[in-house]
Amino acid sequence: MTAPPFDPVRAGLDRGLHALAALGPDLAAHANRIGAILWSPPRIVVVGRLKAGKSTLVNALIGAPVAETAALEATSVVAVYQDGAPARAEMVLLDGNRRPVETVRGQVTALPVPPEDVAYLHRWLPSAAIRDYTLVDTPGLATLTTENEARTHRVLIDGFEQTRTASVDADAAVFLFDSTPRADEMAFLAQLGFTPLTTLGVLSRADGFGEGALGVRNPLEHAAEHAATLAAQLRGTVMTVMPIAGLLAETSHTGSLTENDARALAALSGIGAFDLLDLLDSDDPAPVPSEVRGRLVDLLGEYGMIHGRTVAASGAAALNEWLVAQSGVPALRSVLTHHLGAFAGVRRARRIIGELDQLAYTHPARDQIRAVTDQVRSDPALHTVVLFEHLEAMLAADPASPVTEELRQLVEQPTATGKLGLPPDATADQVRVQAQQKLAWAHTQALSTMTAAEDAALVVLIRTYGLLAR
Ligand SMILES: Nc1nc2c(ncn2[C@@H]2O[C@H](COP(=O)(O)OP(=O)(O)O)[C@@H](O)[C@H]2O)c(=O)[nH]1
Ligand SMILES: [Mg+2]
Repeated sequence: MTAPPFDPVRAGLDRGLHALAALGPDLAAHANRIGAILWSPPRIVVVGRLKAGKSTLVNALIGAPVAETAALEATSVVAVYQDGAPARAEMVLLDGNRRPVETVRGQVTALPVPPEDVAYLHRWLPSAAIRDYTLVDTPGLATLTTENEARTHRVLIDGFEQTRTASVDADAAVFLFDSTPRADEMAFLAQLGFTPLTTLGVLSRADGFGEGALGVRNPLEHAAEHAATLAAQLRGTVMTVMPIAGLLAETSHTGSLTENDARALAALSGIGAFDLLDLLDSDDPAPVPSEVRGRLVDLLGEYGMIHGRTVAASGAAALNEWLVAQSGVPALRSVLTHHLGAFAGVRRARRIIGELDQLAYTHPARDQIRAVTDQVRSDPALHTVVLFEHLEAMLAADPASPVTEELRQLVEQPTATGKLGLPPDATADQVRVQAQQKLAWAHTQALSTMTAAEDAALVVLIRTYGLLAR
C-alpha cells in the first residue's frame, strides 16, 4: 500500500490512538480496532428508490460495469465497492462472518446463500476512481419490494447501532431522485441520520427530465433549473442538488462505445426526432438493423440518440467526449472528492472520537481515556471535527436554531471570510470586526439557551469566534 498523503486530522487522531495504546495491553487492542476505521477511506452510500439509476451511477463513477443494473439476485443486496487488488468479492453474513464469492468477468452472478442471510457484499477493485472514498450501492427503497427496503434499512440504520461487524458504516450519502423527492424518501433519509453537509442530492435521469427528449425544452437544461430550485428547498437536508444523466456517463466512462456504434448513430442523421423514435419501435431493417438501434438506445437513451447524431459523424471519441460533457458526472466527481468526500472524512474522524468516548464510559481506566479524548479534542487540527460534532448534536436537538446555521457555516466554509459570512475579498479588519460581533452575539445567546446541546455548542462557538477575532 502507498502511504496516504499527510493529513493533520488523521495525524492528530493517530497521536490519540498511540496515547491510548500506551495505557495498557487491552487498550492497545482497542486502539488497533479504532485505527482500522481511521485508515480506511470514508464510505459514501448511494440511496434512492428502485430504478432511480443508482447502480448505473456507481458504474459510471467506478468506470467499469461492476454494479448490477439487471434484475439479478445481487441487485437486492447492499454492495460495498472499495479500491484494492486483486479484484475479489466477499459476502458479509448477518453474524459478521465473511465468505468469498465467485465473480465472473467482474460480476457477481449468484450468491451461495439466500440474500436474506447476507448483510452486504464487499467487493475490491483496483480503481483509482474510488481511492479517496468507498462507494456503497443499495437496493431501492419503498418500492415493489419491501424486502429490499428492509435490507437497506437493516444494514444502514440497524447496522449502525447493533451489529457493528455487519454494518457498512457509511459516512455520507448520495441521494438519487428523478423528480421532487417523495415524503417517504425524505423520511428514510432523515432516519439515516446524515447532516446536510454529508448528503448530496442527485436529480437523476436528467436526460429524460420533464417532457423528455421530444419535449419543447431541452431536458438537461430543464433538469438543471429544477435542481437549483430543489437545492434551495432541501437546504436543510442536502448540501446541493446536481442534475446527472448517469446512463450517458456509464456508457462513456466504461468504454462501452465503439466506432461501429458511432457510425450506426451517424447513419441515423437527417431523420426527424419523432420519426427516429417511431423507427425504434418498428422492425424496419433500414437504415441500420433493429438490433443495432436497440443497442444504441440501451447505450445512449432517447436524448443521446437524437442529439448525439451530429457529433457521431466525427467518430466514437468525439461522441464519447460529448456524452461525458452532457452527463454532469465530471462536476459530480469534483463535489464527491472536494466536498462530500471531505465532509465524510470529518464525519469519520468524529466517529473515532465517539469510539473513544464510548470506551471511556465502559473501561475502568476511564480517567486516563478521558484525558486522551480531551487532548484530541483540543488539538487545533481537529477543530472542524469538534464543530461538526456539535453540528450533529444541534441538528438532532434544534435544527432551526441560529446556532445550528452558524455551526454549518463554520464547518462548510474553508476560509475565515467564508466562515464569518463575509465576501472572499473582505479585509483583515473586516474579519476582526465581524468575528467580534459574532462573539458578542454568541455571548448573548449563551444567556438563554434552549437545550444542553446549544449550551455546549455555544462554548465552542465562543472559542471559535475568539480565535477568528485574533
Ligand atoms: N435515460 C436514462 N436511463 C437511465 C439513467 N440512469 C439509469 N437509467 C436506466 O434506468 C434503469 C434503472 O437503472 P439502475 O441503475 O439499475 O437503477 P437502480 O435500481 O437505482 O440501481 C436502467 O435500465 C438504466 O439503464 C439515465 O441517466 N438516463
Ligand atoms: Mg441497482
